[in-house]
Amino acid sequence: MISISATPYDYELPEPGKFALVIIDMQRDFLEPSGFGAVLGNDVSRLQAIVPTLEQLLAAFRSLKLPVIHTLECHQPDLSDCPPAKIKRGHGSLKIGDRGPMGRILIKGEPGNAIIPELEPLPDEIVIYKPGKGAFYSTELEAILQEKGITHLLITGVTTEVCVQTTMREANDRGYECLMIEDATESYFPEFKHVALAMITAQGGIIGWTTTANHVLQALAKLPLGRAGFANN
Ligand code: C5J
Repeated sequence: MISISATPYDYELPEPGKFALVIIDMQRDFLEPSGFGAVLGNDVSRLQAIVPTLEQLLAAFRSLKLPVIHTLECHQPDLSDCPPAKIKRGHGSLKIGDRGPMGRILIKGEPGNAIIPELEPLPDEIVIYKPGKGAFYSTELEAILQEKGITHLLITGVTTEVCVQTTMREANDRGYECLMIEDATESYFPEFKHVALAMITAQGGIIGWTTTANHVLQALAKLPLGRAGFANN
């Protein structure tokens, strides 16, 4: 068993094939200067700053043929999977389903809803289209993890205190051992990220662990190459 130096204590990595890299909602509308996030007044450069770290992690997982799971927050074009309360929320000038700078906001298949080109999923990687903040709500994620025997999730993406933390909490309640990679997740609000990480690791790791991408990459480098080689599908 390989240990990753983590907070509040070392995280034990199981054998290859039993852990996956989860990349939450790295979609153009949240990250690009002309996207929905920017229209709402958020500083998207904060989120863009984690892209090189995510590229490194993704490259490492791909080179070892380890499972990678991407998620996208999105809804059907007729909004049948979007609760009216979610559409109404915020009193913003743009609502879910409205036409934004890169197509209809949070609608599956629209240009702004795509994952940024730097992290574009490969055909054999798992992509979860999620209508909620958490990746387990109303998706096939749990069935996929069970079918593949994945028990440990290394969680990244945006935004830390919303979709990333919600997913980690959902996973924790279902018995998955979760490690959040702190420099591969980001929020528009630095103080929210800071507190979200503290909440996860409080009380002896009540939701799970946190670590850095370097610690993960160092651990992956120790994997015997012959033991890796688990495809996503
Ligand atoms: C939000 C997300 N913040 N991916 N989505 O609405 O965190």
